[in-house]
This record gives sequence, structure tokens and C-alpha cells, in this order.
Amino acid sequence: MKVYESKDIRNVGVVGHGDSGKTTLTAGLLFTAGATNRLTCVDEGNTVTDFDEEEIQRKITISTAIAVAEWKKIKLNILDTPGYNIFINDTRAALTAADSALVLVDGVSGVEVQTEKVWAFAEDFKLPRAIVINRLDRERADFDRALANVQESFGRAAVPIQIPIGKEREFKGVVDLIRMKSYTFTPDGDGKGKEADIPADLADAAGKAHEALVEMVAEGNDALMEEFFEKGTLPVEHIVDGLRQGVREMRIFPVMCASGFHNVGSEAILNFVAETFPAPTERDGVPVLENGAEKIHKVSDTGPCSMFVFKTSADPFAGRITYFKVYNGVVKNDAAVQNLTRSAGERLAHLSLPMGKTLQAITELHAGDIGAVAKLKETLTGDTLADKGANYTYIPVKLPEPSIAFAIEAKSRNDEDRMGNAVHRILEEDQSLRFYRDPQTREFLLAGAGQQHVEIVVSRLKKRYGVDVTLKAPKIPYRETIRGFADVQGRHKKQTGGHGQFGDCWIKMEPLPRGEKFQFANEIFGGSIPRNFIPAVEKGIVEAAENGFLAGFPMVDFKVTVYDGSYHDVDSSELAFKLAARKAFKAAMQQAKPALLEPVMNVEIQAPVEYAGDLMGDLNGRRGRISGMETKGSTQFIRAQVPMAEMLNYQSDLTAMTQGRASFLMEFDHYDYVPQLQAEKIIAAAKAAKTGEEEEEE
Ligand SMILES: Nc1nc2c(ncn2[C@@H]2O[C@H](COP(=O)(O)OP(=O)(O)O)[C@@H](O)[C@H]2O)c(=O)[nH]1
Ligand SMILES: [Mg+2]
Repeated sequence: MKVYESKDIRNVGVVGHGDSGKTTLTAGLLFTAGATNRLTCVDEGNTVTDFDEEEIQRKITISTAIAVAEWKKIKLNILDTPGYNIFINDTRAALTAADSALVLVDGVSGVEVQTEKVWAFAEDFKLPRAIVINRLDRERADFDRALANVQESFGRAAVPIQIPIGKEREFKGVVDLIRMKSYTFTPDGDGKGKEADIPADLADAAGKAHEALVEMVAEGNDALMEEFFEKGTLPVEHIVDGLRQGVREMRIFPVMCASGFHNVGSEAILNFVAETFPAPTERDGVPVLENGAEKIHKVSDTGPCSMFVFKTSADPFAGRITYFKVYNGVVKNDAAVQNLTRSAGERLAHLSLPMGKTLQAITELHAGDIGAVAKLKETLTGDTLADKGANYTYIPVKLPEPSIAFAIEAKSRNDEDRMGNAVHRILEEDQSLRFYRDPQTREFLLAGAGQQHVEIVVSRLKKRYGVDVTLKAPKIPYRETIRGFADVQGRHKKQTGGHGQFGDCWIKMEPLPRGEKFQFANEIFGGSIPRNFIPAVEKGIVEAAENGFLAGFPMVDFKVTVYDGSYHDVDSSELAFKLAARKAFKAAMQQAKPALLEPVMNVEIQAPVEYAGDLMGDLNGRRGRISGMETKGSTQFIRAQVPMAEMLNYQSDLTAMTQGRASFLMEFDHYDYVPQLQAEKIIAAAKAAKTGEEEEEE
């Protein structure tokens, strides 16, 4: 592969809602640019960028893939990203390597929930962007309607630089509003447009759209504005220059048209990307940390090399593959570099370019370029690799915490032994997963952004590492507490042969505010219990409280005060006082109105507005309390507090209710009382489980 200089590189993120045609359009762009020798297809499972076996089987992009093409001497690194809500974190992480974004919008559905989300990511990273209204060949696809929708969401800065020729099945080309020419494409052909004059029936519409574009371009540039007032129009070169400036300043978001599937529009998109999107060195720079202070580092070819790792994949054959963007200097094959994040040395043996799953050897990579290297020992996503002299680190993206957890259970002892290791390897490539052992329920929990996310891990465990596990809903970490007061005696007395056992204590028990856990106070005066036995009393209470009273869950938010008791010179011992305290605890619980507590989650749902009513009704049924509502464009945000027990199947229920057009986030907020009806069921289930256990033990 050729080496390209920084100014000739374009890193483009292809983003959009799931099924807007990102992978398909990427395939079209690659074929048109000659990077592949045929037009590949998601439905046939042969695209460059959906190569993972889970992706092929499920026909969706799970993780960002990178492909390289050359167009007009410019190197394009295309980042094909996921668009489904539960994989959208990967898109955010991958966009750190992009310098611009193509935002795909379906010609039928218009702007969708994830379109808004990826737009916000691009906004965060200050990425210049253009919009492609795609899948225009579909029945009921409508460019004007989709455009109106785009402008409603993203403002009038979204301005067409093309309009479509033909509708639905007849969609066969575009009018270029800059050059005022038409380009028609052979459906399923080479993606190259045939230039001609604008068809007569589109002349009016094209004229108006051209004027709107020229005005928009002139608006941000005084010289162009003057020229525009004088001549009433602008020459093509000035429109191109003005557009380039407007796009970089994020004042203009050009809108284009395509059918990725039939490879209509590809050449025009490639031309636009090469001509208008910025090279990495033309952007403001990236934030870095140097000596604890944040500053902006301008991307530059000179000086020591420095790279940011934006992705890691666990290839079953090649092992770990590290994807990085060079932000400074020139990286040579076989370079020895420092991992500044982990203070470890690494060697970049077999410096490569990623082309989907294949790595192509390369001698060097210039600032701004994207590379890959296999078998680094210590390096993970978010790390900085650098040569001596570059003492700054890049700032890793913060991903949200997982919204759903499942208990995973190995099928056999053999699987159990290998499970942890295999899960950790998968975690290396996906930092939005969490794997931990619940200290209370002792279950292994695997947490991710959604059910499918976790299911994919299970499938990978089996296929890649031969580890068989099953998923179960996690046990809810209930707690027990008290709502009332108690004042009781606990007395332990046993006379067996020689030495007896004697302990006796009086305790008061009272509730504490939520979250205060446990307090113990000693108010013994006059030595009715000798001081050295007081810790045993506390220990007895703590141990008993660990196993609760109602259903075996740990007790929280209560205070115990020991205030009286008695002892025996010979028969009293620590053990005897511990047992006395246990008895006191049991007696106190009878009086103190024990209650169950359950975790309540903060839930935020994002869905198209038309589902708002149904979703609220559903939340009501889940004992949810709505805490906020907000509409942004056509998206409804609902915030609510819902008991965790009611949210175990929410992912699949939400998908079913909204045809997969909604997403949600969930995190723990607080503990609250379980209502009577549910509490009875939980207590009954705990009793049943306990008798079962005892029978088994016998
Ligand atoms: N009719 C039509 N279907 C398309 C087009 N682009 C993609 N598709 C289909 O839409 C589905 C999703 O496409 P894909 O490229 O995987 O979308 P992504 O999720 O955005 O990557 C696949 O079945 C494609 O064949 C298009 O331009 N026209
Ligand atoms: Mg895709």
C-alpha cells in the first residue's frame, strides 16, 4: 500500500440510525473507488466492513470497521459504525479517529432516534459533517419530506448540494447544484455518474435550490457576499471554496442523495469527501493532557510520533489487534514506542492498514492516518503510544455505564474454569461491558448496553473460546430494614457438664435514614456487661443482620444500642454473648416492623414521540414514577424511577413496543420499600428456596 501525506488523508465516519444503509453505502464507495473488485452486499454477508461472524449472522454492524480507498489521489479511511442503540457507544469511541462524518438518513423514515444521537456525538467532537439522504430507491422514499425532517432537527444549515433525479424505483441520479449538471448512474453498476444537462422537468427546482445554496455559502464570507450582491450569483470555484469554508466552520451541512444498494450517487459522494472535507492537519487539533493540564494539540507531521488507540479487537487467530490514529510525526514499521498510559514499552511489528478484517503491511504512516498492529502486549483502547519527547497523552472517551446485567453460569466445571479468562479477552475489545461477581448473591454478572449486547458475548464465548455459558436474569439485591422500634432481651444460657455458657443483653433497635447502613452504641453503665464482651454483642448482631429476618437479605439502615445485661463470672464468654445478641436480634425484629427494600433505578427512555403514550402506560404498569418529559424534534425523552425488579425484560419489551426505534439507559438510584403484595411473594419464594435447600442438604 502507498504512503500518503497528512494533507492527502480524509478520515470519514459513516454514521446514522441502524439500517440507514451505512455498511451498504460503504461497500458502494469502496467498489466505485476500485478498492474492491465487485459490489458487495450486507444480505449476502460479504461486505468488507461487516466481517465478524456475529455481524454476518445478525446482518447488523456491532463494532466499527475501517476500510481504505483512494479517490483522486486522496486516501479515504472510511469508518463504518454501528447504528443500533445498544452498540452506539462503539460509534462514539470510533468517532475520535474521524475528522468528518457522513450522516446517513433513510429516505423513508427520515431522522430517527440514533440519527440525533450520532449527530450529538459529531457535535461533541466538532466534526464537520454532511448528510446523505439514502435508500431513495425504496417505495415511499421522499427526498423533500426527508429534507424537511432533517432541517427541522438540524436547522437550515442543512442545505442540499444535490437533488434527486427520479423517485423510488426510478431514482437514478442527482443534479449537482454547484455545477448545475446532472449525473445519472447505472443501477447496480460501477457507481460512476454520466454527466448531462439538467432534465427540463427539474430545471425550476434546481434553479431555486441552487440560489438557496449560493446564498448560504455567501452568508458567512464578506468577500463572497459582496460578489454575490454584485453579480447575483457566484462562479463554481467560489461556491466550492465557500462551501469548503462553511463546512469546516460547521456553518453548512451539505445534503446529498443516494441509493447505496444500487450504487447510485457514489461518485458524487466520493468527490465531495475528497474536495470538501478537511484533512486531519486542517482541523483545530485534539485535546491532550500534558503535566496535568489540558491543552489542544495541533496535528502535525513533524516532531516525535504520537498515537491514540481508539479501538481494540480480539481476533481468534491473530490475537489482539490495536487500531490507532497517528496524531503527530511519522510512525515507521517496527518502531519501538512507549505506552505512556501504562508505562510500558511496545514494538510496532508489522505496521498495517486495516481493510476490514485484513491487515495490509505498510512502511510508514503520517500524522492523521489510521493504522493497525497485532500482538501488542499491554496496550488497550484509550491508551497513548509515543516516541521519546512526546510527553502528552490523549483523553479517552468516557462511555456510559451498562444499563442491564445478566447472571452468567458456566454449563460445566470445565467451562467455569475457562470462563473468566475468555470473558476478560472479550472485555478488552469492548469497554462498555462489565463483568463482576455480586458479593451478595455470589453470581457472576455480565453487564452491557442491552440484552443483545450480552447475548453476543455469550455467542462469542462459545464460538471463539469454546466456553459454554447460560444467561439468567440476575437476582435482585433486596435488602431488609425496620420501620419501628424494639426494646428486648436476649439471653443465652446452657448448662452442659462442667462449664456452662451464659450471656444476657438488653438492646434497643431503631430505624436509621436510608443509606446510613448500621450503627452500634454502647450505653452500659456500671458494668452489667463487662467491657470486653461488648464487641461480641456487636458481632452477634452484625452476623445475624447479614442473613436478615424476613427473606434472608442483609439488614440495612438500623441502629442497635445495648444498655443493660448480666453476666456470670465463670460461664460468660465471647461466644455466649454473641449467641445472646443473636437471640436479641431475632426478638427485636419481631417488634420492629421489619420491611423489605428494593433497588429503584433511574431510567431514561428515548423514543419517537408517537410512542410516548404507550411507554408511559407501560411504565405505570411497572410501578414506575415519571420524573421528567421532554421533546426534542420528533424525539421524546421520558425520565422515570422504576423498581429494578420490573425492568428485567425491559430491553426486549421496549424493542417489541417500538419496533426497535427506542433506546434506554438505566442506573441505580436508591432503595425503597417493597409494596406489601410484592413483599409477600418475595418472602414466600425465599421460604420455599430455603426448605428446598435444607431437604437437599439432608
Ligand atoms: N432498498 C434499499 N435497501 C438498502 C439500501 N441500503 C441498504 N439497504 C438494505 O438495508 C438493510 C440495512 O443495510 P445496512 O447497510 O446493513 O445498514 P446499516 O445498519 O446502516 O449499516 C440491508 O438489508 C440492505 O440491503 C438502499 O440504498 N436501498
Ligand atoms: Mg452497518
